[in-house]
Amino acid sequence: MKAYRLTSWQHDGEFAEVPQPDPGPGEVLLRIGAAGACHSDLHLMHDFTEGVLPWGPPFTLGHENAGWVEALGPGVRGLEVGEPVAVYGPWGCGRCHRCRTGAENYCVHQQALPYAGGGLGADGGMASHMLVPDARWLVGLGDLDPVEAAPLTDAGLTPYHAVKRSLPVLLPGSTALVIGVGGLGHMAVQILRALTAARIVAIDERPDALALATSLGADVTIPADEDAAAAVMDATGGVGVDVALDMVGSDTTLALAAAVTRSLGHLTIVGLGGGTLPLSFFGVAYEASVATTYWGTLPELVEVVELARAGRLRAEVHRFGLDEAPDAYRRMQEGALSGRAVIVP
Ligand code: FEH
Ligand code: ZN
Ligand code: ZN
Repeated sequence: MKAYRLTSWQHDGEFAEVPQPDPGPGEVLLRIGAAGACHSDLHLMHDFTEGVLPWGPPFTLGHENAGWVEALGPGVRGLEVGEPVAVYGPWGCGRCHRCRTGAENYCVHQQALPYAGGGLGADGGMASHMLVPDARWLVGLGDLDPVEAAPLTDAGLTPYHAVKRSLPVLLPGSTALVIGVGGLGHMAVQILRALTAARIVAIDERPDALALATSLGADVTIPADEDAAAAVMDATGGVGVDVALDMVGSDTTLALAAAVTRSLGHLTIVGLGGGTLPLSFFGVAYEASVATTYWGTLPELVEVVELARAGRLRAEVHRFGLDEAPDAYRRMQEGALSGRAVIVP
């Protein structure tokens, strides 16, 4: 089968013919409906070098996957051939206390594993078929279409986890700020609207992204320019925001988040933009918490799928054929896409 693969670090993806896998004991073969194209893939192609991560190329790209069960390996129970499923992305050891709670994104043995997941060291979904080494990583989609649902597994799950961890400060009367309304940001707005009573402020450089944020439930939209911090303070009556979700993670966006997060607030770095935030006593408001997050837990993916099935979460999907994968990444890099690009093999 034809696959879009990372063949070496600091190298664009390449097409190659690879054997269609057969599922062994405990494994499941999927027919891929769609594989989302993620900004992190651009970092895999352009920024990471040998030794930065405990795994490496060659592997098939695509870590945001959904499809239909094609074949079950010996011993697999609870799944039917033809069933639509989403693939939980961060594959942990399955045996440590964190994996046992479903938090495989924070597996204790992460550094010792030969991959972080399909499309991250193991073969991912940018091909007609994908082998999933353990059926536990598959979540039933019910009546959802895998092509539309693939972004739920990363663009949905990642902001869902980031919002959920901040629910204690997202009380009625609070304000949540989403910096960057791209693949993850447009999902963050919907998740905030679904899970909280917070006022939602969205910031982006692109008018069409701000319009999308408004249509998805943002209460205030602010252009990402030199007046953005003042506009956020103005929009919050001078007090700042309770939660700032930086979906970009650049020097500029981190500085903006630090300037507007109020005392006792949460500044959460979700984007891999490579920016840094000098942290000092007076660098952020008193007792403001700064954290990164990485993806989400397996139970949270079940919750995200239920949110989508309830019609409360839907990715703005832009479909590309497998042969168009390089175009999808190019347009994403140019910031020419609002919503999420998915590769439909
Ligand atoms: C992928 C690889 C490394 C860090 C973060 C990611 C995210 O895109 C996963 O959601
Ligand atoms: Zn990703
Ligand atoms: Zn583990």
